[in-house]
Amino acid sequence: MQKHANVPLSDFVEYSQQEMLTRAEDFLAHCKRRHSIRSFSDRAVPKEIIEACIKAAASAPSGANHQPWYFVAINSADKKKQIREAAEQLENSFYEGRAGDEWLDALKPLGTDAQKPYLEHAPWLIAVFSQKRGGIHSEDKNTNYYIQESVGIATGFLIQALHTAGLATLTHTPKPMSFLTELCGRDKDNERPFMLIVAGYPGEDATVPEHALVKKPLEDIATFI
Ligand code: IYR
Repeated sequence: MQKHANVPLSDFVEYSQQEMLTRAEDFLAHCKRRHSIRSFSDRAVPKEIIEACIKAAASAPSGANHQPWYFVAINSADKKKQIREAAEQLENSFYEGRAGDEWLDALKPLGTDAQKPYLEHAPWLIAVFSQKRGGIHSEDKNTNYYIQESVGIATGFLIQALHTAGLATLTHTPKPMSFLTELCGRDKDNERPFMLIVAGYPGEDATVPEHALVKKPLEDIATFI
């Protein structure tokens, strides 16, 4: 069997256990300051910041390191308008009944509705796509593995990168999201829209629903055995 090359792990940083705990707790406090918001300012955010955040997202682990993701960062006022119009049209039918009563009841505490002005106000919308086929080289057309898991992790990294950079975000999933494929000019046979991330400065009137602040206690979400 062919032996594949390895390089020494050279960038692992070891901290004292006290320092590790402090770092973990600091990170927890940082995570707790991330809130999904639905009112964005139209203040501009430089493209370089978004580029660095996408690079951070793309450092995520993925099945066979195939990196089965593609990011379309949308800043064009015209594109954002088209996305808002398409999303609102879908959301109208969603809120008018397509969602079903149980789903609509679950959303009530968030106070969401079919109006999505932030899709135009926010400086950046980042459409995340997953790829069925690919490989470690962009031109590869091999089978991808653990696609949802990989793109989910990368999207988590993206949200955290944006938050760490100092931007507010919203994870938005208009249903169905297929309109994004065409509006973003992506290949419908190989790619599926995974999520739309809204990023920018919060609007002056941005709020956080109390419902979103309720987090399960550790004893309800983890056991140590
Ligand atoms: N996509 C809709 C509905 C929605 C669904 C879930 I699940 C949420 O957590 C929030 C909203 C909307 O954006 O309004």
